[in-house]
Amino acid sequence: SNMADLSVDDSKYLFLENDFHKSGVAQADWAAKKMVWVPSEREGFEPASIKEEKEEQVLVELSNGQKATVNKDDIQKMNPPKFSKVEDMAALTFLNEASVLHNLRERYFSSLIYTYSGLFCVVVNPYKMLPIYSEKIIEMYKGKKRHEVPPHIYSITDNAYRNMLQDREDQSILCTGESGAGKTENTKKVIQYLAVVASSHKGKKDVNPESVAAAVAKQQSGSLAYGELEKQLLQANPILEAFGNAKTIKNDNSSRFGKFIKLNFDVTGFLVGANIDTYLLEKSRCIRQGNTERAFHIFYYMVAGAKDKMREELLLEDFNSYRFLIAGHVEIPGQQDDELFDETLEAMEIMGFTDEERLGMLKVVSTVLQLGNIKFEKERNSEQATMPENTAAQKVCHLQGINVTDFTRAILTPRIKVGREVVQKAQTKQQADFAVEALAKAMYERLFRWILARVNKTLDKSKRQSSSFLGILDIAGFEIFEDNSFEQLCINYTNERLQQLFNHTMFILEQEEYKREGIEWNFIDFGLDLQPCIELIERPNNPPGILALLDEECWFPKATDQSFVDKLLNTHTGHVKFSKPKQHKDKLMFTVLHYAGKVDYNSANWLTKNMDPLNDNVTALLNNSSSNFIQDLWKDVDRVVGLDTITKMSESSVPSSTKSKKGMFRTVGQLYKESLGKLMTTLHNTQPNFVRCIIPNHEKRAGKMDAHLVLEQLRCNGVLEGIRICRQGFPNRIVFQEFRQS
Ligand code: AOV
Ligand code: MG
Repeated sequence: SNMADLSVDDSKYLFLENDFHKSGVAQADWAAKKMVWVPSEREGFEPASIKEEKEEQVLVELSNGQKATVNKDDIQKMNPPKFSKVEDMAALTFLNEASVLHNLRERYFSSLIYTYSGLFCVVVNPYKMLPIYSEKIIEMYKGKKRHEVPPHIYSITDNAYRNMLQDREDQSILCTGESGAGKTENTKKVIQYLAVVASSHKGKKDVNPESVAAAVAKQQSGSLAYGELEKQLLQANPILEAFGNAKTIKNDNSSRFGKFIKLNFDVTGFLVGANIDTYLLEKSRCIRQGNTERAFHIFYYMVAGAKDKMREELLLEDFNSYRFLIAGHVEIPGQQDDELFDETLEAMEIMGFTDEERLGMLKVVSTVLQLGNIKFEKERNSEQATMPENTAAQKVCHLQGINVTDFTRAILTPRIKVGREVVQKAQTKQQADFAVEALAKAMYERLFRWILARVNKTLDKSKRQSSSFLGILDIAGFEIFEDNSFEQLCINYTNERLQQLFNHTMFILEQEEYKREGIEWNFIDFGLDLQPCIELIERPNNPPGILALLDEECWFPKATDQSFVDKLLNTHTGHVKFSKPKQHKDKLMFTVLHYAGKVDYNSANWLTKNMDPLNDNVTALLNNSSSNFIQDLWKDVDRVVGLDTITKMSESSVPSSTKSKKGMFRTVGQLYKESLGKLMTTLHNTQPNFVRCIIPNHEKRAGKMDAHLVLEQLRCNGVLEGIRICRQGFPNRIVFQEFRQS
């Protein structure tokens, strides 16, 4: 069989060893000693043997021989040893926190990172390469039912794929978990698997399954058998990661945007096209990064890797001369930025980007860096800003194909509408700095959107008929930083919505199923109702939530970040998910109690971040650039909030004149809420498959599991409740179908 092909070495990363003899002894021991779990400071829970039971107190003996008295309520039952490292935790006799943690931990230390929990899959980040993603293993999972093979992301993917074909129902695979838990890595494995299994390399609809196997065999023998579309699909990710991922304190390759990859298949199951949607790039990272963090990877790849002629064309300098790269060349252990530059260029080539397009993109990246080097000073006798030295500005204009005199004027003395007249208004140093930073961020964001559109153009082969899709969601995970801003609120809000979808799918749908089947069911209050927190953030009125109040302030004359927080406090003090942090003297702070933890938000600059104003004098120049690429990037400048806003924004208040724009202008918060809403509607119309990613420690270390950290995630994720539901009385839908078929 296929499994026999697997070397003994590799199989131990997937299969359990059978040592019946040992477990037989353990079984007797377990019964005789009355083994239980008791709370432990270090391990979360530790095994103990019951010596004596008195009403509420129990005397136990720990494994080191010490005796202890424990509250009866704090004791959790231990499963018989035959369940050791069980593949599906829904099978456990005693389902409690201690047992789930113990099972995940034992499997983790045996390098078995995937475990089922009833309907969904749990994966613990191993922080090391395991030989479980080879093409041999892909082959092993093809067409196998879930319980025929060891737990794996490939099995989840294969089952979703088969369900899609069988039931003609769109599917989604949703990777969730906090930052660094492994969402992006697992997303990549899903795509890798489907690129092999659904390869349309022959480009024919009538390809029989035999040829897919042949394709796999060919790959194993070393020759490339992927179809062009599959090859391109596999290259989309490195490109998006180069431009949208960055090192944070949580994760060396943290996704700073969300993405939903839709793979379209024809009725026979062959891939016919793909489409990627992205959500809210954290563009502020271009100009500012936290301590030991990085800007987006591409900045480092390019500065480290561009050589000779290209280096000259891009007017590149050394790491230390860029002010926007605050800590210079922050390196990532085990990563060669210069090599990754070549790989990124190659990925773009496979994707069909022309040389001109690639150079155009990199010129924008170089410009963003160069914008940070433009320095303004205050004129001696007035508040007016000056630019004593224009080397950086000249470079910017050269790269962007615009005139440096026009550019300088647009920044220092732009033309602004005042009432019906247009006047030339000198800017302060603060305003000029602000305008340049906003420009750098906007430029990068537009570049990112352009790349996405370009990638989609290549992947969308709509000439061929698609019948259903499999969507893969990979968002930025729940995060708490030292300083949490508007971006963190949006990220954490997204995670709330996704967690709600999980609860909804697992609990409510299953419960409805039981009802339909006429099974008695006591509805459990999971204590995980996320609606209050979601409403606190997104409610439009009565009372308006955080985003609505922020919008309101943006249109309010004389509003400031402070007046926004004051309104927030006035409106929501007393809300169960809202509070004012006690320890902070800073008046701009407010706290939201998310499902995964309490986050203190700092609302400095939120009005600006929500309005996102841009100097429209400069955008008009870019719109007329001598470079076609730049023109293309700026062809729709209608969404730009003009300079009258910027002028006031940099003084931290908004003039009433922007009110008139209300009709046409949408805030960042509004747009985000809307795109998230659309995503949720799409997901609701699919059959979701959840992969709950767990981070084992916060040190990015292999072979270390922080018990309390894992327990915390299991509690927040609703993993325990999920298993409880799935194992109640009646088999779930999927299992039932298999039952019928067999
Ligand atoms: P995330 O996507 O969940 O965080 P990643 O998928 O980027 O997290 O994983 C973080 C790091 O953990 C990766 O760069 C790998 O080094 C390691 N890792 C994760 N899963 C595996 C695996 N299956 N095998 C080997 N290494 C792994 V964030 O995007 O920050 O929310 O925003
Ligand atoms: Mg990620």
